[in-house]
Amino acid sequence: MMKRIAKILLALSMAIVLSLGVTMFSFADGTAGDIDNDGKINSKDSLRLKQYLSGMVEIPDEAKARCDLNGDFIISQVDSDILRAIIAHII
Ligand SMILES: [Ca+2]
Ligand SMILES: [Ca+2]
Repeated sequence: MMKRIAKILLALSMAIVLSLGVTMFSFADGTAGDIDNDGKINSKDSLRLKQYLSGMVEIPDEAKARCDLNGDFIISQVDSDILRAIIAHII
């Protein structure tokens, strides 16, 4: 059951990512999804976001805008799923 929900979520995330297109929106202070702002969107960013969501690490305020991938002004599991989908798509 959980697996099915995860699959649906991932499919939804992929749909969102595809609708955003390859030209990811970027901000003056970096690219959405590039949470550590090293110029690359990869598993390090995904891990950082996951750790933030589980309360293990803090993310600086300037980096928080880059975490909100679906633009709802909330950093949530949905953003983490989208980031994972983006990374899977790029690789
Ligand atoms: Ca990065
Ligand atoms: Ca969000």
